[in-house]
Amino acid sequence: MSVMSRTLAIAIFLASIALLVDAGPELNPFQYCSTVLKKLRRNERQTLHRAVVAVQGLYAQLELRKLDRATSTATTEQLQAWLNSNQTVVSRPWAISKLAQRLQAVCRDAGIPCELVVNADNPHEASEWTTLAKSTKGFVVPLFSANIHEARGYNRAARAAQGRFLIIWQDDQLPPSSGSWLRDLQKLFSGHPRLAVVGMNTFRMCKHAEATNRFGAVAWEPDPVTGVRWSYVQEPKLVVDQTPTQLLMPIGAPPQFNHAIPNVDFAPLVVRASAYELLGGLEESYTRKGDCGIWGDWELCTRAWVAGWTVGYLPIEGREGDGQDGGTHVGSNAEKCWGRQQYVSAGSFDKRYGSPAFQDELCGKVWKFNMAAFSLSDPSKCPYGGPETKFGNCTRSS
Ligand SMILES: *[C@@H]1O[C@H](CO)[C@@H](O)[C@H](O)[C@H]1NC(C)=O
Ligand SMILES: CC(=O)N[C@H]1CO[C@H](CO)[C@@H](O)[C@@H]1O
Repeated sequence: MSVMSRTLAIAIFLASIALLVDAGPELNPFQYCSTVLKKLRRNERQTLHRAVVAVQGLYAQLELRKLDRATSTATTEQLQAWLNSNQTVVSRPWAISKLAQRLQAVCRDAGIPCELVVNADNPHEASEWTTLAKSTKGFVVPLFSANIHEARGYNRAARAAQGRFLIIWQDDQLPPSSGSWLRDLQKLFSGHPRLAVVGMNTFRMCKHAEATNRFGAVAWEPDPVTGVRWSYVQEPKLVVDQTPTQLLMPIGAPPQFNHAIPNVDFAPLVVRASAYELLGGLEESYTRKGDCGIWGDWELCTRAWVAGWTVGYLPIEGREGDGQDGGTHVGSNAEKCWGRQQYVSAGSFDKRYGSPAFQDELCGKVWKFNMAAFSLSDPSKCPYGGPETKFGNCTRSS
């Protein structure tokens, strides 16, 4: 493995979650989120409903105020203040310094220089982050914003990060203590120069031929080029959209990428900085400021394949949660992200990439890469042509 000079920049991405739903008073805000709703208890559903209606009402009054037709006697300032007080900012200050320590330790174990770039999206936490920047002697690099959330937050953190690779990490997950996964990543990226994105959470071999996201060990034998067990996939899925804070960790900065821009979404999702820059980063037009970045990972990966890059999946073992619920799972945030925002992003994605002919072609391309790169020791483990992926086979054409 070639050891390059590296500045491993970790950009932590902190996105605070606001409790807002903009479905509009006349629409049923719960139309698209039956799965989420089924998991809520009756009293939680009522609380959620009240919160959504309260926020919608405030928005409506603010809009009517612009037309001079508000029915509320409250002033605009009062309405705005109420709205702000209804924005539940979920943060995890308890986790911040533990997380920074663990990430610093894992980089040390891997022998790779890192920085942790944090888009601190919650103004209330600013002083904690500055304290941490000081106590970690610059390992933590905070950027300050106010609820711009995922797509813009990642892009922003990436522009500030130095490094050849960026890793988006979640603020509620602690890395395994061994740095071997970082070294594996480094081998993959140096052994496969067209590899742009590596997901480490879940994945799809062929999106439209799969009922759900896959995860777990890869069936292929280790890749002969790097000795690492991984796979080409159509799209890895980050769980970026589930927690308020995301980390972005770029690995290795040669001088030409002094302001590495890369990152990808969802955690952990690793992106080659140069590819991120060439691709233009995450799509910001699917979401407004403050909305989660759901589907942004798939969109970026599709764009990467179309532009001639490749996308892979490398399982990571030994991640731990911090034992706290993520912000996006809480109350209205769940509906806001998985309901409204997912509806908008999935629809936009479909318009751009949804044609079955295009999807088939892309699946075939990913399949060809896998056939050319990997072999199976146990043919019964073929990840293609089964109930999980109803596409392809493991037959190499001779
Ligand atoms: C295997 O799958 C590929 C990709 O779908 C297809 O082109 C090929 O015809 C299949 N081969 C066999 C023997 O079914
Ligand atoms: C659901 C919720 O938190 N509603 C609150 C929104 O803000 C107003 C004004 O502060 C409160 O009265 C509501 O309880």
